[in-house]
Amino acid sequence: QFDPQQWNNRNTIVHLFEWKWDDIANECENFLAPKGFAGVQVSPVNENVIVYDRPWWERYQPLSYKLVTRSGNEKQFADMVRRCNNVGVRIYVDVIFNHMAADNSHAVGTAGSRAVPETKDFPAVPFSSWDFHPSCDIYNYNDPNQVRNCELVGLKDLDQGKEYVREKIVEFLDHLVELGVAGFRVDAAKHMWPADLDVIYKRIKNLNTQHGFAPNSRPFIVQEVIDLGGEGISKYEYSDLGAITEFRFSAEIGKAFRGNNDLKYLRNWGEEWGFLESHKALVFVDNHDNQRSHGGGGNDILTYKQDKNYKMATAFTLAHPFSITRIMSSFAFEHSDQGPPQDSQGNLLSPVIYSDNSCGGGWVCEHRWRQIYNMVGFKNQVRGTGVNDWWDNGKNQIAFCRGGEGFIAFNLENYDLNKEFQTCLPAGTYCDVISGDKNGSNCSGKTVVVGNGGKANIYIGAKEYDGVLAIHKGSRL
Ligand code: LM2
Ligand code: CA
Repeated sequence: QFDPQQWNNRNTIVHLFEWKWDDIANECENFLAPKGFAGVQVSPVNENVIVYDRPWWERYQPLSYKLVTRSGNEKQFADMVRRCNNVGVRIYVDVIFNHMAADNSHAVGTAGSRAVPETKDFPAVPFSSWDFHPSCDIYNYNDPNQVRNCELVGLKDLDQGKEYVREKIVEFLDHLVELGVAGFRVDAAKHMWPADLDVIYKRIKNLNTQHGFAPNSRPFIVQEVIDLGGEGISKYEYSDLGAITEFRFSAEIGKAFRGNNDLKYLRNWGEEWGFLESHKALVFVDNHDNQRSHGGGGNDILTYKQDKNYKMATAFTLAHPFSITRIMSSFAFEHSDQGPPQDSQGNLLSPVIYSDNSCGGGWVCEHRWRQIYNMVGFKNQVRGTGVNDWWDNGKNQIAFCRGGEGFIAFNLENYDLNKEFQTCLPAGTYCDVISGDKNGSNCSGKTVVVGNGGKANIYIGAKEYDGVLAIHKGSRL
């Protein structure tokens, strides 16, 4: 359950947070497949409670396993999965089965179901109080029993030790597998017992061969376990069951590219930093929680709001061979509870897509920023190679090669980088994919001339719009 089941020349997952299914289907065909994205993490697909003012987080309060949300209904979801798989883009679903909705005496859901969370009555599943742990609060994260058996912010806590509860969860996951998904992001995994998760994961069906998966393929599982150290529960309790969201990566990359830890230290980036092994870690610069100060990482986290530093951190993440990578694609927000772009009826709005690839209508679409999608292409190009010819200036300028396939340099100093480098590339003229796009034999950005022996002069001004330069075999003019 560690294999993300991606097409073998593709690598990166994008989280299209709060997007509608129809829009994701179009995005797979029009943008993600052509740019070489490997998959999409989608927002929760099952029915959630409708919360007044429609914050984004209502989707983390399930009312049933009916596939109807503001993103669309089951038919739209199934159509999206089919269309995305057809063009080689996998779908990973954010699944919530630690809990149901929180206290409320007359909850109404996005599929029209009714429930009384107060008395733990969810007739649309159905679940009743018998299926839940007794109510108690989580206040001591050093007490594993409390973290797993009490209620996370008051959300009614399912008992995954019960056979009936396991059956309902597996039924839900199997349904998604039948529809062609490639795997799951398991919400709040830390709040469930590893032994229960083990049983549940093993029972899930093999992936659907009619969607292009090889016979006997297992669903990819990435478990949301926030472990920045110093708590009673460790990520290592879960890392034999499936991949883990490596929050430490998010915190450390943010610290480095905010200028709070010299870039030269990134030389041994990877497990030596306390991260999980490469194939067990899913990494990201920010996620939907920590970009708005929910979840782990605090002030170290970089988001689209610090755009220059954010693009540099993302470029490093995608240039480095470590781990399974995920890009965040956000909607713009001022307040941490603010919901996605929606009309006065609460219907989600589609992103507006401009001819320069960028988005509007309240959507940020980091994945459509040239500096980011071109690095997805870079990562695909250099797959299978390691890091070599590392260089740093002893502080905040670094550069390295990826075998003979790609070269990248970063300048986070307040003075220019201007130096001859070994790029490890064959002689020729290359398009810098950060400052421009390659179009046939034209480059809309900087060009780099690599001489015999791989040497080239690289210039990144301190005041330039971006602090990175990247060239690879596929960007040769
Ligand atoms: C997660 N990972 O373990 C999600 O990534 C995270 O986004 C979810 O919290 C959380 N677990 C539960 O699935 C979000 C949000 C919370 C929000 C919950 C439930 O970060 O703020 O809590 O979803 O919607 C909200 C209120 C909170 C209230 C609670 C229950 O913010 O104040 O607590 O609802 O009514 C009384
Ligand atoms: Ca629990």
